[in-house]
Amino acid sequence: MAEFEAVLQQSSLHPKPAGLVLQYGTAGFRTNATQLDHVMYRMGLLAALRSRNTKAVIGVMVTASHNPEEDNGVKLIDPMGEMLKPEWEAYATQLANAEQEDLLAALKAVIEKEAINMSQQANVFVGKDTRSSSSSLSQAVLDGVAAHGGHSKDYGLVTTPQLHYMVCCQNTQGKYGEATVEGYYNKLSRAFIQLTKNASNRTDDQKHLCVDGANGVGAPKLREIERHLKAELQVSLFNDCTSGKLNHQCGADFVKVQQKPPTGVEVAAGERCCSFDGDADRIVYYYTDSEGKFHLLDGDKIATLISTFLKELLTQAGLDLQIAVVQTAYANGSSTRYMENTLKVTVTCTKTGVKHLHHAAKEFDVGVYFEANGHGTVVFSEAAEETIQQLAQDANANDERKRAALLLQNTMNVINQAVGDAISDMLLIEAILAIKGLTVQQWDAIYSDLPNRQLKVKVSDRRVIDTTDAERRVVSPAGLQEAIDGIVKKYKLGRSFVRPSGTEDVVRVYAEAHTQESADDLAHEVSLAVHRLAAGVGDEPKPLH
Ligand code: NG1
Ligand code: ZN
Repeated sequence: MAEFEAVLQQSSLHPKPAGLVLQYGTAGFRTNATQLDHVMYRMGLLAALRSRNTKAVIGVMVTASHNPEEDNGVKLIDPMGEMLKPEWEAYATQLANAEQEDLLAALKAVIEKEAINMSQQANVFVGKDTRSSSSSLSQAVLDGVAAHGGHSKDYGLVTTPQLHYMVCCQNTQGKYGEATVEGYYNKLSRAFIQLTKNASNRTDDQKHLCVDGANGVGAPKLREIERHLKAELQVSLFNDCTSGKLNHQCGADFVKVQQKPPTGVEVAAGERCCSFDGDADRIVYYYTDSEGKFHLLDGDKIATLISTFLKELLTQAGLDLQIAVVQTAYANGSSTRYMENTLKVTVTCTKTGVKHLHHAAKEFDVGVYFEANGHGTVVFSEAAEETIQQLAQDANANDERKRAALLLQNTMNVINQAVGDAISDMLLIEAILAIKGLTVQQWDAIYSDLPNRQLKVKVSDRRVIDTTDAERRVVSPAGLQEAIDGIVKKYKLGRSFVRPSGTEDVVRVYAEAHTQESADDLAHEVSLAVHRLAAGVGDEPKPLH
């Protein structure tokens, strides 16, 4: 039992603060960076076990995404580049919370339950974002892997989706691509350049895009891929990680939630801009019009653009493949109506968290999924991929069908199917706008968002809120749903729901209605109901107006 000796010995270098309890939430563990050293070490141990259990490479990404610089977090990546399986999330929570003296027992319980063969090799890929705490925390992960006799490969600074990509490439023996950062740049940029060849007479203006890097890891990575894009995309990069603070007044989450442009981005009216989040797995677009009005093109608008494009190509290719869009309750009501009634694609709704969306999207030949906050991608079934590849190579197919199949093929190659990816999504969106000859204003005009508002309410224990119907209705505490129903009724086109956050200690409130003022009032009234019926902490929420 030599490996357990090493585990114990090393664990005293990564001690757990007694009594600290953390949960593997919507996207792994996430809290103040000073509380995470032992969690990282233990996730290194767990990743080694998961690798033995799956006989595949597992990924561990150190990041707290869109959260403040002071925070950090960790998420595990399963063999096909997807999120960790739910049963293993429970093991992660058990390991992270075991007191120092109970660690071995907790570890052995997992080994026994999963009948893990400890002589099996363990291989773990590790990556980190640009937070100042990320270096020592990713070292703690590496220590954990080593203490358990596993091998690790440290990719250093990478975006979250890049690490997902590496894991997927490695475990598919290169079928998905080469498991290097260069391999990732080559695959995506080649596909992008092929796609833009289908766009005629693009002006320099059309090739130009302003990007807010959120002062995170996406910024240096965008600079790296830019060199491969042969000037087909000319980027002005702001918040590029050289001076400003990570996610502070910038980044995709700030822009989406505040519904205003990030600081540090100086652009002319009408210019096409986008923002990444801190680990570059989310993207939103926007512009400010000549009257100074801000226009946000969020995950819903992105899903609309992508599904319109794919549906047209499938029709042109004469392929009978089912395309669907997966959303969450946060999707703007206008987007759902447009997709169902005008675009006529299947739309389904899942709980928040990309693992749920990803899973639902895989039920279709072509599944487009996006959270309103800009996290999403497209997945193609194996059968759909094969059908498209075959047609692209079919010497007897007519020109129109063949052109469409080749476009679909390059579209698949520019997409990171493993997970939502700001760089990949950006390249896909830019290619679609180029091919369809659309300006950002024309894209925005496809449908009009209903005004909406998101608020947070502090309660003493957010777990008292239990939801159903993909989080659209509350089942407890008693009376809350009735209260919300009563309030919503008063607002034209009103819709509102509440759910406990999986990443922050708050209850989130979402509201939409026919004017911004009524969306704000609706959100406020519902916040008050939450505060009153779910043991709110501190003063009652104040009206927004
Ligand atoms: P929570 O805190 O559970 O609402 C947030 C986002 C999710 C997802 C995760 C992970 C909203 C409303 N929620 O989850 O969509 O992106 O963070 O980053 O944006
Ligand atoms: Zn993120």
